[in-house]
Amino acid sequence: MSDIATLQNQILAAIGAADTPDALEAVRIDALGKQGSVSALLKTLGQMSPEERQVQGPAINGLREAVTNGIATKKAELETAILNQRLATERLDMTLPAPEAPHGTVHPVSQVMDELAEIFADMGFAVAEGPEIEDDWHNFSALNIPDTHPARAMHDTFYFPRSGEEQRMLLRTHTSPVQIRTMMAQEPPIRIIAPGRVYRSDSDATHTPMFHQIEGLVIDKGIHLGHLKWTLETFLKAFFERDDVVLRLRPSYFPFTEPSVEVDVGYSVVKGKRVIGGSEGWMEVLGSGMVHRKVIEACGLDPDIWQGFAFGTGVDRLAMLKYGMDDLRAFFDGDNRWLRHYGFDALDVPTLSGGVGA
Ligand code: 2NL
Repeated sequence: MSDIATLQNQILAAIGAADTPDALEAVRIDALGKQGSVSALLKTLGQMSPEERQVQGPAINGLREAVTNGIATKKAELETAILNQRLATERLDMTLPAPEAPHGTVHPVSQVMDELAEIFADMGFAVAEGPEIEDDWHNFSALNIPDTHPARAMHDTFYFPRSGEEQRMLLRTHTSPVQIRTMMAQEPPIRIIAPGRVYRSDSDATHTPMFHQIEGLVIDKGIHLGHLKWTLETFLKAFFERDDVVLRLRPSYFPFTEPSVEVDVGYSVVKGKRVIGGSEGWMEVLGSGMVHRKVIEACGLDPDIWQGFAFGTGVDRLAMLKYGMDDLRAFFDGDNRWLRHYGFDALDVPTLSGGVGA
């Protein structure tokens, strides 16, 4: 038998005997590594005469191929055996409880907005929405707010840079422009609420530059202050979930309502804390009034035919009053510990409204 055939038998026998990937790798290095036996034979080809090389070349290359194939086949066998061994011995218990993944919740302000929409839906109000970037006319002029009114000043309102002769654009300072747009787009009777984000250039413990407002609007024939009072009383009783909510209406002034009324709600002091209900003290919760005839006219309606009332209040403030929170800024910090402290879990809402009719 030739030397090459003998070497091949030896190496194939070593491959057959290797019973771990490490042992097989050692055989591979012995044969095909830099100092390996097969590599040494390949190097001898360089010193051979062309005639000799013609005989030895194919023989040595055949050896290398046989060894390479033998190793590959054995490697696959060993890997399969290892995998089968693991499959036979390892177990995964699919019934073990998984570690709980952190999950988010619906923000308290969003929950209160949903709750408000639900309460007003029971009274026949639809939800209206509009742009947060508004023009001067919808935000101020249509609401009978004069050019000289302090709310229009740069230091109160976020204005965009003027572009050409176009109207000045701004971030809406209230959701009233949504109601203006609704009055212009649809025929009365109208019963809507307009909840959403509003912006004012103001920031301290009780003011954030963005906050949430809800306004309401009713336009119909023969609407009077009595309708306004009943609506607000029914709403506040449902929202605070108490029948002993007492309202106090005080004369006030807004450019867009006439007459204008500010609405206080009575509170009692229980264990040193203010609780809505009773009349030991008063807290202002809403601004409202009968829609000014100039506003009705600006929207293309005849104020001698159509009347209505409107109201507005801060959603963040309502949420604070209902849930006994004391710092407005915490709403916008996104601190999970605070959210958990107030028990606002998306799947475990503490006091979602049961509705007005109950
Ligand atoms: C407040 C007072 C108020 C309105 C908002 C309104 C809207 C239209 C016409 C007339 Cl389209 N009025 N909205 C009316 C009275 C008061 O908000 O203290 N807001 C924070």
